[in-house]
Amino acid sequence: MLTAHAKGESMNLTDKISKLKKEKKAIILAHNYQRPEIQDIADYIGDSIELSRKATQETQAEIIVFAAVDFMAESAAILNPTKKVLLPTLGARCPMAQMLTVDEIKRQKTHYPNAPVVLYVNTLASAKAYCDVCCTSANAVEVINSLDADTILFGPDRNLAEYVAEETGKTLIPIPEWGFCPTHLLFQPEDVTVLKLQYPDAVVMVHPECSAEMRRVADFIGSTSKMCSYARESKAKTFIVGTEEGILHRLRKENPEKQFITAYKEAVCPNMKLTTLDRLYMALKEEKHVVRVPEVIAKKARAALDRMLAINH
Ligand code: CIZ
Ligand code: SF4
Repeated sequence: MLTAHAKGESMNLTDKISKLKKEKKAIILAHNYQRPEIQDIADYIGDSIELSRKATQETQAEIIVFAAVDFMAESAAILNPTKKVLLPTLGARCPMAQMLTVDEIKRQKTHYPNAPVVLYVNTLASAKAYCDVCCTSANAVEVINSLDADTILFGPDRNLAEYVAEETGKTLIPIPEWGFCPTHLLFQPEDVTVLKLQYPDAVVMVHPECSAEMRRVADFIGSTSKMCSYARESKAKTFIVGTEEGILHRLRKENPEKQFITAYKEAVCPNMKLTTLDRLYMALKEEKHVVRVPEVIAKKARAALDRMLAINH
């Protein structure tokens, strides 16, 4: 519960951020997993691909504040080389993106010289520079189906690789063999079974970064953007949600008449939550931390991102 004082202060900060934003011609993009107060102040909320597209469409903006984690802000910087992209908290790094090194990609390429390399956007720019095309959880199936190959090197998320292999019938070799999202691994099917006793009519939505056991108890498997459209269009009234809890704020705001329950209360991505209003204010005020990707890497990574954007409209 906020005290009146703290509430007053945070309102103040919100006003200050809005004022600075206008002065500096800045826009704030916030990922679906951000804190509610960050989502509320953002110009756009979305998943990584929606936000990357927004970043390229917003031609008037001079500064893009990317309230998310490192690889998402990096992608925005790669796609918008003339704009200043800010990551409000330097420590907001996705552990999954750190799991795939360039050496591992090169090593696997020697074993599968004819297999294209498809990388989830949750990778560092240096890794993207070594892939043929990127994908997100929202378009992974389309990207894999667009390729004229049956064996594909895919990383870093092993669960997403397994899910996409099931959906496409193709062979996906996970690189590394063990890549995972620590937050999505927290979900367990037993919790869903217990919740279903309490909410027997609830629809279970699960993110493909979750385990195969979670996929088996799902009525719907999809990215956060897909979950938002599914919940909007569904006639169901109650939803059990198997992804990072930040999405619940958006789901509830967009569907006030429906009920959303997290499949596990502690499923929080600590890196996404590093961005607070104070830090966002300081980032905008001092124009930090500027995300820079060396052009030799950016050029190759941009080609892989552009290929993805051309497949998924
Ligand atoms: O692509 C994204 O934004 C991520 C990491 C999750 C999701 O499903 O939106
Ligand atoms: Fe990375 Fe998982 Fe956090 Fe997404 S939820 S940023 S994949 S650690």
